[in-house]
Amino acid sequence: MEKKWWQSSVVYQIYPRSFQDSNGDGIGDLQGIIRRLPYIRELGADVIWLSPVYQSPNDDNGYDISDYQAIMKEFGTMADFDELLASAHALGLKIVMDLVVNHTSDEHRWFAESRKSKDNPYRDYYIWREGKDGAEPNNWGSCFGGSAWQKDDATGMYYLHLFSRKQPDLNWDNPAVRDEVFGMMDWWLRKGIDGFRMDVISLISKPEGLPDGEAGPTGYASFELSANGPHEHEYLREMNRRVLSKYDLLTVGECAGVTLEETKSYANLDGSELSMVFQFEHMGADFDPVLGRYAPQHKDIPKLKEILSRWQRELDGIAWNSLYWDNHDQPRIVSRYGSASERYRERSAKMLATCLHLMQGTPYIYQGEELGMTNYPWESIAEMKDIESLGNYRDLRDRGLMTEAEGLAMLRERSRDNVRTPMQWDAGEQAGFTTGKPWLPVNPNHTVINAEEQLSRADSVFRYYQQLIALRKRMDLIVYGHYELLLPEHPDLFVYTREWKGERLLVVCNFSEREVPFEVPEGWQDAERLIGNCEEKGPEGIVRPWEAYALYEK
Ligand code: TEU
Ligand code: CA
Repeated sequence: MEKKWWQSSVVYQIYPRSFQDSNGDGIGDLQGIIRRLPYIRELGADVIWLSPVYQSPNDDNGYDISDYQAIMKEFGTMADFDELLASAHALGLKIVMDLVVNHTSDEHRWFAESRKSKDNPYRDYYIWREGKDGAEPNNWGSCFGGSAWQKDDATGMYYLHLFSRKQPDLNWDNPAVRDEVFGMMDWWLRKGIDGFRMDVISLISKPEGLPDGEAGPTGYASFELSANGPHEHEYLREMNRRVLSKYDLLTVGECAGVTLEETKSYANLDGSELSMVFQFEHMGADFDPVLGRYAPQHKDIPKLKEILSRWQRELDGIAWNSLYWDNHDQPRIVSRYGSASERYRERSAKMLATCLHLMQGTPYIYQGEELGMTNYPWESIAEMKDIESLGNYRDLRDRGLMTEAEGLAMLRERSRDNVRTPMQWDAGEQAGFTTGKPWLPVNPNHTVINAEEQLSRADSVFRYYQQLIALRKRMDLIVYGHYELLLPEHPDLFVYTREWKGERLLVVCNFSEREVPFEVPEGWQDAERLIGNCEEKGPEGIVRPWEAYALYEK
């Protein structure tokens, strides 16, 4: 297999709004990021994925773009961006931008034109349909709750929005749209960026005829009906041929609804489409069977192991995995699959990192994950801001499927706000994030969980992530080794091996607060301990609560 630079990379995701404010307005910005680049270099990541920084009215915090070739005024100027890119490259850090082209903002000039009249030249840049029997054209629901259709007064027709009504879907079947998008991508690539994370790129080719789907508990069909549509791979191969193939890029498709089979096309090692995808199957391992994500967690470790192991095994040698627990859409992994308690928070954070970072694929670290940051202790729904979480809660409440008290309990676990509270730099005022009033409150536990304190301690979560990254950088066994799951039925232990050219690894992770009986398998007794999250070797025959370690043998 021909090696690619991004296969041994580690990516650090920055959500600019919450990373570092430099001008006291309580909103993170580009100059703030420039100031923190040495911190990312120290961690050992070599790529930064920047969530959107383009001009936007911020209905969905930048995922609603009104000008792809201008910088959001809250974040700074194009000169600030050019300085960020140059500063990152000077430190050996690559920059991957967030490409949001399934939809634009309704304030984009294309949509302002498109909605003017049925014969406007931009009309078919978007997806317009007449209503049916006085209602929406079909029963599709928005990812953010409610219908995926919005009636527009000027022409009395409906436009499609799989996300907010201020995020109209682009019509990718229109060659003019593809020309516009590919031209804009090339403009950014000629500035020297190093790749793209492609927002909901699996949704760009809608099913022929936009048929009704199976209605879910709130009466709408899922937005994921559009995933892997009839022209999906045709459009991605065109994008690859006309743009991506001219550069040496990391491209990762965020693919809601993608299957393992489809991923063999999206992320094929032959380079015909993208480098890799974000799949969501493992993120759904703790969903409610009926209500899905926006319901109390159904933790099932054997199910999580089966999913991750199947992706490891079936893509090996064919396509490339991304590896993630957290991003700006998922609650903090320590609160979800670890322990947020004082006693075990750090150990469980290191266990989760060990489990993920010793697998095959490119690991992604979301800002604050390297510190073991946790969900926020929300006291009321009124404190929350996330358009997706609140929209889904309202749908459930209005249909009598959830009381307000149940809603608060659920949102405390599941809301995307949990992972968007400001980065915790130090124990001081507003955690060193801003000198003003932060747009979202700083977690009070920043006095205990913060970067400054962890940089000063050798056994911190930060230093553990640093060790894992350094191991990946020096061991082909970790990057390319073949994966095999052991003890598939064990309810608490996640145990797997990696093997590559005569070297092998045994990874043991306890996903529980219990002491678990476990004998190191035959043949591993003389292996050396490569890394572990407990200071000293434990008693024979058991794995301690939240313990993780890896044994290595040549
Ligand atoms: O996310 C798309 C998406 O499907 C997510 O909303 C995710 O599936 C969901 O949060 C899980 O419940 C992308 C961006 O990452 C997200 O921030 C945007 O809100 C969304 O697209 C629209 O651009
Ligand atoms: Ca600012």
